[in-house]
Amino acid sequence: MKQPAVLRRLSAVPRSDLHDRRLAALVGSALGVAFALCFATGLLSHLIQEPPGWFDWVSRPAGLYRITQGLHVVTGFVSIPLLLAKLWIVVPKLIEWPPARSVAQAFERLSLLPLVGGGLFLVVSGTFNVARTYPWQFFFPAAHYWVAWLTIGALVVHLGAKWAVIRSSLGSPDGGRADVLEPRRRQFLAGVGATAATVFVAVAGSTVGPLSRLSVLAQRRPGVGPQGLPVNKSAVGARVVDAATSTDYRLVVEGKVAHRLELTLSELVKLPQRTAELPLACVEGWSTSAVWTGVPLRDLLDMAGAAADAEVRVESLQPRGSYRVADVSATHANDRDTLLALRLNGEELHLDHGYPVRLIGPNRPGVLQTKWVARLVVT
Ligand SMILES: Nc1nc2c(c(=O)[nH]1)N[C@H]1C(S)=C(S)[C@@H](COP(=O)(O)O)O[C@H]1N2
Ligand SMILES: [Mo]
Repeated sequence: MKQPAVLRRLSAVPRSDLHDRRLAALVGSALGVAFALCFATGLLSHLIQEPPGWFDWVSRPAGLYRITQGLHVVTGFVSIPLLLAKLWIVVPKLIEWPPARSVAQAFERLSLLPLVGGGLFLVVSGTFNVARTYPWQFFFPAAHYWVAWLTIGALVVHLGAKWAVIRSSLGSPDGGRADVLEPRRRQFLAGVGATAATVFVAVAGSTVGPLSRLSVLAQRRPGVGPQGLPVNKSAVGARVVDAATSTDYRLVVEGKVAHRLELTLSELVKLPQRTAELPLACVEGWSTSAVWTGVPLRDLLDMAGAAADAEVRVESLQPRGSYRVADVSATHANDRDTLLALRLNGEELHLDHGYPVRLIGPNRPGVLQTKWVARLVVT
C-alpha cells in the first residue's frame, strides 16, 4: 500500500518534542478518568429515566441526582480540552505508515476509530444538547447513549492494548532525555490543566451556586428566572396557557383506584399541605434549589384508595412533546416529599413553572418533574 501524499507531507513536518509517550499517557489518564466518571453518571441518568425491572432509584438523598448529573456535564466539558490535547500529542502516531505491522496492531488501530470518533461525537452532541440546539435528525438521548457504549468499549480495548506502554511511560520518565525536555512538557501539561480548570469553573456554576457568577458558559444560572428559578419550557412554548388558566381545570386521579377523583384547584388548596426544599436538577447539568408547597402524591393515592405499592403515570395538560408524561415509582410515590406542588418559594406557582399544579419530588431528574399536571394514572 502506498503512503498517501498528504500523510507523507504531514510526517515530514518537523516535530516538537511534545509528541511524547509520557505526555500522552499523562493526558490520556486524566481523559480516561473524566470519561469513566462521565460514562458512569450518564449510565445512571439513563437508568433513572428508563428504569429496567431490576432498577429502583432511591428517593434519598434528595440532592443526589443533582450531584451525579452535575458531574456528568462537568466531566464531559472538561474532556474537551483533554481530548484535543491528547489528539495533538499523538498526531504523529496517527499518521504513521504503514498503518499496521501486525493483525493485533491493525485491530488496535481500528479501535481508534470508534474511540476518537465516538469521543468527539459525545462531547459535540452533548454541548449542542446543553445549548438546546439540535442541528441534526437523530434523537439525542438514544444516540448519545449508544455511542457512549461504543466509545467505552473502544476505550477498554485501547487500555488493554496500551497497558504495558502506559505503565512504563508513567513509571520512568524517559531515561536521560527527560531532564532536558521536562520543563517544556511541564509547561504544556500546566497549560492543558489550566484550560481544563477554566472550563470547569465556566460550567460548574450552573449547579454550584457560589461559582455561578464566573460561569460564562453555564446555560442556566441558579436564581435567574420567574420566582428565582430558570425555565426550560415556557407555558406559551408548551401551548398550555388556555387550559392551565381555565376555570374548568381539574386534577383527575384514575386507573387502578377504588374511587376516581376529580379535584378543582380550590379543593386542592384546601387539602393538608406540605412544604419541602427540593432541587430542580435538569439533565443538562443546571440545578437550583427551591421551597415547594403542595399536596403529597401519596395523600391523593390514599384518598383514591390506591394500593400501597402503587406506581403512577403523571400526565400534563401539554398536548404534545416527549416530556408531557413521567412515571413515578412506588419508592418515589411513597416519599412524603413527592408533591403536587401549588406554591413555589411562598408564592402561587408561576405559569411557566407549571401553574396550577406541578410534580416535584426528591432526587428526580428535571425532565421527570412534570409541569401543568392534569391526570394521575395509577398503575
Ligand atoms: N409538561 C412539561 N413538564 C416539564 C417539561 C416540559 O417540557 N413539559 N420540561 C422538564 C424539564 S426538561 C425540566 S429541567 C424542568 C424544568 O423546570 P422549569 O422550566 O420549571 O425550571 O421541567 C420539566 N417539566
Ligand atoms: Mo431538563
